[in-house]
Amino acid sequence: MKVIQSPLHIGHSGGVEFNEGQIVPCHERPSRAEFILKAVEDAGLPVLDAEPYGLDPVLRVHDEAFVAFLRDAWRLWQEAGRTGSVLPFTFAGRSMRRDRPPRDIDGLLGYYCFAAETPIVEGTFDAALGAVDCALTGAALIAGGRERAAYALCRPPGHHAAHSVYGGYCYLNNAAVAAQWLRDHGMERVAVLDVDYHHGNGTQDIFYERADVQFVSLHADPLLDFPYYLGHADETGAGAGEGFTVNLPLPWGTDWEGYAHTLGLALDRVRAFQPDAVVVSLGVDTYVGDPISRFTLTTDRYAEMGAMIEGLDLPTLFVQEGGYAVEAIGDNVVATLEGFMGRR
Ligand code: SP5
Ligand code: ZN
Repeated sequence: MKVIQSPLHIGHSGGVEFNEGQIVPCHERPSRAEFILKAVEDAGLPVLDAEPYGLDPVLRVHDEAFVAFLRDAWRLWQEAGRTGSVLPFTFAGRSMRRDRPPRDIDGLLGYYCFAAETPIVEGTFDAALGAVDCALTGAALIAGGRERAAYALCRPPGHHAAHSVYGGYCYLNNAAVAAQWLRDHGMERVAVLDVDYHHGNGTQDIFYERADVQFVSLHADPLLDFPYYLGHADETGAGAGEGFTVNLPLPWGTDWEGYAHTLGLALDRVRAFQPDAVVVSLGVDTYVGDPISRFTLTTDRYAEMGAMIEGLDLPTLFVQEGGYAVEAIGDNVVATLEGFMGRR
């Protein structure tokens, strides 16, 4: 299986996040990608650089003014005389208007951002575009039928980024851009299977009213964990998309037994949809040692997960999402891919 990476990720570094009342270095840090790269190389998987696709595929799923804001935010911050990471201090609360983006940088940040653990630094936008390029380069490999599967080493991750909102360490939704690109390049139905610990609120938002892209997610119950305000079982899609969103929330402490049972249900739903391809939002923050999560999967279980996903017998694009136990992240990703390839 080919691995696609982008050197641009490194520019998204040095940021701080607001966590438990403190400003701390980001959990989502460059060493994540470096550990993954080392592990896939040690496993003998071929690594290629992403091809540049430009903004057009991004604008198929994201709002143009939102993308322009992400592009300009660092410059606007500099022009306001600020240093350090670009972070919002205020948010557009539910009693306030959502139809009038302010002009001031602080107002814009609160308008487009939903979580204060997602800083923008000088290289963030280019890194986010590089991550999209990884996903698209992988999508092109499976769309052409040249490869059964590919792994996009996306950093920053993407599944919390919605049509016009960023947060959750995500800016542009790599998996959603790739799924839409597959739709635009000959695939009639595409499933997104999201196995990150957190609900993929951005991906759900983007495809909520669509019958051609199914979204199936296993995640920590939003009553207990981030992103808190989306991901309940009763969210099943709307309009033409009714029935094409599937949410399977799980309790804190979920172990492999409980996880595997629910993953089986998720895979049944994907099979019933009869997609032409599946995009897997692969977060390995379900790992027992993850510093911000509360499931208990061990490295060997990721191989079983990979084998179960292989059982779909579909063209498969793995897109990297979360995973913050940095020293274990490479092993957990490689275990998943090797399980898929039947090497474990
Ligand atoms: C892509 C991805 O995995 N994004 C995750 C974003 C999670 N951000 C919130 C982190 C909160 C960490 N604080 C832990 C407190 C537990 N109650
Ligand atoms: Zn996550």
